[in-house]
Amino acid sequence: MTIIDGGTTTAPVPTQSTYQNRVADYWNAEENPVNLELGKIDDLYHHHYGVGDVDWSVLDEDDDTGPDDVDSRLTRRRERITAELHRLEQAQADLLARHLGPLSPADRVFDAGCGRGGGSVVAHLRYGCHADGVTISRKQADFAGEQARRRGIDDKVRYHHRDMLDTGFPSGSYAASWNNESTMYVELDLLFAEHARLLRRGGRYVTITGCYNNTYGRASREVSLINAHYICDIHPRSEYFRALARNRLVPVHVQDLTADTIPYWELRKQADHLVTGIEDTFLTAYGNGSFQYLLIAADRV
Ligand code: SAH
Ligand code: GPP
Ligand code: MG
Repeated sequence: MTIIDGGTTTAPVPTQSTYQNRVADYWNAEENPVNLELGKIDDLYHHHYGVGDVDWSVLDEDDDTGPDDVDSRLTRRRERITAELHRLEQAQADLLARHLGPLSPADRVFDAGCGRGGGSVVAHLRYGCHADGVTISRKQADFAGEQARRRGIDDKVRYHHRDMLDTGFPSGSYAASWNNESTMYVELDLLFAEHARLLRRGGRYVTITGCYNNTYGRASREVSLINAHYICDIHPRSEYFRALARNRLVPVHVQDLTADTIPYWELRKQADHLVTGIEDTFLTAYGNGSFQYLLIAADRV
């Protein structure tokens, strides 16, 4: 039975593990300013990092755009940093969305591990397509559903409180699907089997993810700290290609985004009003070569 509850659909999640319950607890409780303050700017809420060059002028202490007292200047500086981080996160969402296409308004897309829903809105605004976002957090699904209602796009963009490994959606019904920073919560074979089932032949799968670098060896101390921070389990780069190949997903584009994301972390480190404490760990992990930020696009054959 599917329960329709204020626009959020809930399939039974009978097999949810204790681990998945803990992950859901994390996302149900999560209210970091680095996510909420950025999202408020234009109601696009992202739970991923950013790419591209930073406009470092946002850090300038002196500007003559308003009152000259110290507090006002500090507030304006913080607002500029917040907006710049959001611009870089938006650029990451746009990069992923570009790789989903071309798509038509009749097409459906599947957003696996959709967070507060920003990625599905981005895809819908770009292509006019239908989108189904799935998150293990009921609170996120409700939040995202409310955002879609406010935008008046809830007829085409829907959010579901479900397990992305077992969505219950019909086979072959999606033209494109993705994981934006959500692969590290699941076993890749199970995940890609579900994407391969949902995608039609010739459909496109895209992921942007952090992975550990086989060239370094095993997971570094920093990778382990990131796992502990988010309650996740970062996979090695090699495992992506093995698991894609085993599940009828053939890579068409692979891009190392590591150099493109480091400036985001350098700016975030300077954002005293937004830092969560994980910034130096990411910078060290990227710097010592143990961790990579990767985009993979693959075709369902
Ligand atoms: N893709 C989103 C959110 C990334 S955060 C964005 O780019 O903004 C990771 C997300 O994965 C969270 O929403 C979390 O609830 C979701 N997630 C983790 N395990 C999941 C599972 N088994 N099924 C569905 N969603 C899951
Ligand atoms: C979500 O971002 C973070 C993850 C999904 C887990 C780890 C990702 C890797 C690439 C390893 P967020 O926007 O909620 O995090 P933060 O609160 O730190 O901004
Ligand atoms: Mg964030």
